[in-house]
Amino acid sequence: MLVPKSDLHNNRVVIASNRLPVNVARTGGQLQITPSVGGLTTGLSSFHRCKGGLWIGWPGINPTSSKTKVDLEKTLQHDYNCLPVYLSASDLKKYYYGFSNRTLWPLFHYFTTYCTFNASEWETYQKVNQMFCQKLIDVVRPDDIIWIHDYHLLLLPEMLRSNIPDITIGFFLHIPFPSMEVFRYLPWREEILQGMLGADLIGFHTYDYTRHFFSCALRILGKEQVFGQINSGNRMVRVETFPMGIDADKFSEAATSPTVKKEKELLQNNLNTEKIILSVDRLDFTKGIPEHLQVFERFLEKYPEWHGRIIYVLLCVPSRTKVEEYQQLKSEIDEIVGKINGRYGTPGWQPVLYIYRSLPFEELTALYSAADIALVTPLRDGMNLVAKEYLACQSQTKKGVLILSETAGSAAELGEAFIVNPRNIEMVGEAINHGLSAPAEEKEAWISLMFQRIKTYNIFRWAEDFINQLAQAREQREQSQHRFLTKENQAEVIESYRRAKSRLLLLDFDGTLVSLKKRPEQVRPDSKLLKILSALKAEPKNTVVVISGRDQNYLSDWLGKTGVDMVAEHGTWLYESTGGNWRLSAENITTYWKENFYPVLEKFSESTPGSFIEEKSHALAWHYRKADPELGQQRTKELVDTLRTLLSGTSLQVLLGNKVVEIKPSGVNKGKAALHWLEKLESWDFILAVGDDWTDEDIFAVLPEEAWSIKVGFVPITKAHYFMSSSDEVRNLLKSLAGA
Ligand code: GDG
Repeated sequence: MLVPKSDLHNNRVVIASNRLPVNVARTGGQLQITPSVGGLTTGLSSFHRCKGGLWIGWPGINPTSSKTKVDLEKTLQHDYNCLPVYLSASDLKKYYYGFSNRTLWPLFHYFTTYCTFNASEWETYQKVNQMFCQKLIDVVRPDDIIWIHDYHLLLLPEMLRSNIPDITIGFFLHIPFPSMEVFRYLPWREEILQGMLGADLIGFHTYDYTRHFFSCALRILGKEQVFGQINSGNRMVRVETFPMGIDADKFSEAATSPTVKKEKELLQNNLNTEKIILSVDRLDFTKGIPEHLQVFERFLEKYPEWHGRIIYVLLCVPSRTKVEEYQQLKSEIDEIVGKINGRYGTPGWQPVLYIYRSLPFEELTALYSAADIALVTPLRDGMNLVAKEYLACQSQTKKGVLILSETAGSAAELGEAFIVNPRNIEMVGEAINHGLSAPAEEKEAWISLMFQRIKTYNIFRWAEDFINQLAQAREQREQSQHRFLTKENQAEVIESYRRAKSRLLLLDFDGTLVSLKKRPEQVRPDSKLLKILSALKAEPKNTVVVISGRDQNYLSDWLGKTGVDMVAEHGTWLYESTGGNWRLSAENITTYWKENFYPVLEKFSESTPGSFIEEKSHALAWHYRKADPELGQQRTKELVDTLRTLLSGTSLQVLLGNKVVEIKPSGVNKGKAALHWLEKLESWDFILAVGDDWTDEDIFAVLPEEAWSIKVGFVPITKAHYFMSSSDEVRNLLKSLAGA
């Protein structure tokens, strides 16, 4: 699809993430400000630097003196466009080390046994999200674009939305979104999903994560996606895939800069080896660092010809050092490194060079450009930018080989790499061996192809794409917001009703006058509704018609006493209070076909637990509201396909309603039934039609332009002029009309 250039490009972008792109630490009594390390900040910093705007987040320190706090805030704002959210030690412990990193991080990376579910940490997580929300409320302007990042702030979109309903909010998740089977472990899963749905646009790195999110929204919240959008009550939330890129030129140019070339020479002289394998990871259990080492150990065992000729540089950046699992992991890595070096090392050769600290950018890029093989084999990774940075640094020499885990998001884009299962030690070892002996021209071709891709879809394109989509989402929200029936509109409806001498009210039943239930037979009109309908009917200027998919018996039993006119089975049967009898809307409506189609529906019922058939006098309906939602959707597609083939050339049609598939005579619909009343008078002074279902669109389609048409619940496409949020709102309106 051609994406129109967003009109949001001049708006201020306010980024909210757990960490600021800079880290503040006290050294020797002085506050030192240095760049933060990590995928999110390295990636986004380039965008932030060129775009300006504002970034709010934790600065890494919580000064005790309020003067220092204020001074630091000024410096951060003035020099870095950053605004700190100061967190106490206890908040940090529960929100960051606790809920974020002992619950969400392991869960979203499928390490379920590492998860703790602690109610007090959850409370603090909510509190800190609220603190971020307050900080935003204090500084945002109405036209700002708020771009919230990552798993630490999953509740923030909805918190902000409920405080500033019209603000533009984007949310991007940097880590995987797990499958439903894993996500459902979370005791607060509804709250997390609702929190995210506060955004106008939700972005993930890969289509798999997007797909998992849709599945969770459907199964946990019952919210279906339609064309990549989820209906969140009164607006649509877009959910899209945006594989995050890097500042490819920055890395590519750095690799050939004189400083980095010098660093590289120094490194090569010091290492004095034929080949270099490199891994760069934050020290984290998801990165599979012990597994990298096992691979290298097995490689040395299996290919002794490489002894003395190859060095594995293992660069680990300290991370979450206060979490016990991370401390244990550090000890484990220390131990394995010692074991390999002890087993294979010689006085002139140390097989593993283990660096446990963060290196300056020049040294990192020198390593990237010197390495013959990049071993990027995390056990699970949202994207993994290291793989892309390595390729960018190799873009001039094109001598390297990338070995990449199939469980890293970047594998979806970097198909020319050696894609491996990170737990298959043999496979990864063989990939190293192949990589070392790969012909130069093949390596050149692989790197060129992959580099071209990451150069094109770089961090700026990624951010631009996101902002463009966000602009479209905002525009769509604004357009739809204007169509919600306001108090002023309601006053207009009442006024035009009051003035009118002939009024026609066409009202759907389920979902419009009463709210939907899992089983249709559980729905009963309550006495308040009956009173409203009776009062409307009692007014001589009114004609009130309830147009429903229900059968005549139900409607007669429950609504008969009100005296309203009725339409049953989506227009098959008509009842006019003046006549007092139900009659078929057309003479040639047949029923003989039912016995042929019943067995088809029966088959689908049998293979879809929870679904059932409803037999109406002139229609057959297959309901799947109680079935597994995904299975229900799948079976619906199959059933509709089957029926469309079987019904071609017959006088029958398939109708898709709200969690129901119905077979009924063609030429019968709610619109045709509505026409029966619409055509009774040359011109009605007042027409009101209200419905919530696809089948009600037929009514909206036949109304004259000046009619009041109202869709209950928000949908992106409808012929109705207005929306209302719920059947309660509809009742209130009808009550006001009855009293007018
Ligand atoms: C999260 C997701 C997703 C590493 N060592 C040094 C250093 N780094 C920089 C790298 C790279 C970044 O850290 C690591 O990024 P990754 O993407 O590999 O991983 P995470 O930190 O886990 O990031 C991840 C990412 O967010 C973005 O969405 O890809 O899946 O987990 O940029 O260059 N930088 C410096 N010295 C080092 O020693 N200067």
